[in-house]
Amino acid sequence: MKRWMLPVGFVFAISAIVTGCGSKEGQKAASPGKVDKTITINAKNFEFDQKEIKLKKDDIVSITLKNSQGIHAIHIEGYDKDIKGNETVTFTADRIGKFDYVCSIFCGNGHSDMVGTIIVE
Ligand SMILES: [Cu+2]
Repeated sequence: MKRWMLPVGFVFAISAIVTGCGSKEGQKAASPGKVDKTITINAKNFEFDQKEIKLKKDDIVSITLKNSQGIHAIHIEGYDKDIKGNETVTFTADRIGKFDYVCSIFCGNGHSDMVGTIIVE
């Protein structure tokens, strides 16, 4: 082996390591775009059409709230997430348990009936 080949080999080794790491990072960066569950909750006066949502721990869930009647919003207790009408919120269900979601806009007499539960197992 000639002396000049050593640094060349070294540069090759380094670039292979850097490239290898780079592609791994690329895969990680792509994963947040993945959604395990897409849920649409329709709200009307005075109920949500989905009263129980079951998830597995670490599911990436995308919840959309559609107001088919009246103006409502959702607050998910325990996860501290708020979803306004016709908006989508995506989060990871990283806590196990039962979490109530309630209408967070006072919409009338039946407002307190607008509740549901997210179950994460
Ligand atoms: Cu309400």
